[in-house]
Amino acid sequence: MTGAEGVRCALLRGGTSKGAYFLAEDLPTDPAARDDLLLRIMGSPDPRQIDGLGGGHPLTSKVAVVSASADPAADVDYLFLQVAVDRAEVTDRQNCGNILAGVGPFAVERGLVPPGDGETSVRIRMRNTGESAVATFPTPGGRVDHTGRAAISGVPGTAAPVMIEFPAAGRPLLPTGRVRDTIAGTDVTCVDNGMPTVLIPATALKVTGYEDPAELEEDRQLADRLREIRLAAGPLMGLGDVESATVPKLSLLAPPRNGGAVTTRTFIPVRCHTSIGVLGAASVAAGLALPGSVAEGIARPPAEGHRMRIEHPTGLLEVDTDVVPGAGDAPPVARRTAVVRTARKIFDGTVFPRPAGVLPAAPTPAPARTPGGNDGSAPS
Ligand code: NQM
Repeated sequence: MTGAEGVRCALLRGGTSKGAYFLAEDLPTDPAARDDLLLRIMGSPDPRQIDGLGGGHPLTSKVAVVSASADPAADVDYLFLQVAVDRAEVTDRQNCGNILAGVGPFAVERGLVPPGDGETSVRIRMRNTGESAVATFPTPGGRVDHTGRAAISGVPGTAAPVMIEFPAAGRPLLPTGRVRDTIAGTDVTCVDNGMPTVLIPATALKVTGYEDPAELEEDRQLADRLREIRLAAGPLMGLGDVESATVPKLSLLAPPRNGGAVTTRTFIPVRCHTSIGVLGAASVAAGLALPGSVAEGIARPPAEGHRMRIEHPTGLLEVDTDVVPGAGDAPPVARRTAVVRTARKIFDGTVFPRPAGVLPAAPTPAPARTPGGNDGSAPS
């Protein structure tokens, strides 16, 4: 598939991210050929992705590959691919809960799942982690409704709500086996409630945790400290060498200021998120629920119930996560996690990739504020 004839594709906003959604059957089956095609579709490598669909930021350089599932417990399979912005790299090493919000509506519109009358629930197997999720969204009269009255922080206006539920994951909530570790001289909590995340008190890295993402991205000392912590945390969290990986994420914690449980600034892992990822927020919320975590003395989790409102640079993300301590020596478990997102179809049609073998001759210069990599992964 050269792409000269174009590829069937839909562009959806999923939560606070935006991605290109494909049926697996519309892409090459060979991963190397698929990734080469996706780089040409998204316009990478180029800091502005000017010749493709990408928006020049990791949050708008995302891909969902969807197919009918062979697993009887799922309706569809969802493979998430992060397309680097200014490097010719595509990775499946992380999942994405924001892009997940568009998978159910896309699956119904492509005929993979029959719509219910009123609302539809789609059981999704997330191929990146092997975990599952159920997405429920309105389908009045048997059609996906992309309009609606649900608002989420970080997205102007309203759209149809997508309720996403995650059952207990098979992976350990505490990947290092401890609720607290000292990594590169800093006390942290490594937690994975869907996204491997390192929780760090903001003041331990000499920032307040209330700065703008742009201001934090300009801080070279902070970038060096975060990199040091991330590279050491990777092997401890069972992720191996994370030099060029997009995980673990790093969430700086500060006391809440707007009625939530905690304030966050999350690095994904080089750029600072303008809000927070869904599974990233689920991992922060689980960390807040764990006695002895570094969030103690910083966060104010609710006295009752499981709903945590995670503050981020553009508002709040509410996560309902039911964390229970393990009996005896058993580790703690998040029995169930739920979030509400919105998704909206932006276009559905044919995308025409840059021809094969033609790389941008002279990439446009990186935006001035970018410290190192502009691609959500490690700086080059
Ligand atoms: O954590 C960005 C996003 C994400 C991931 C990232 C996400 C999640 O906001 O579930 O959604 O952390 O790279 O799209």
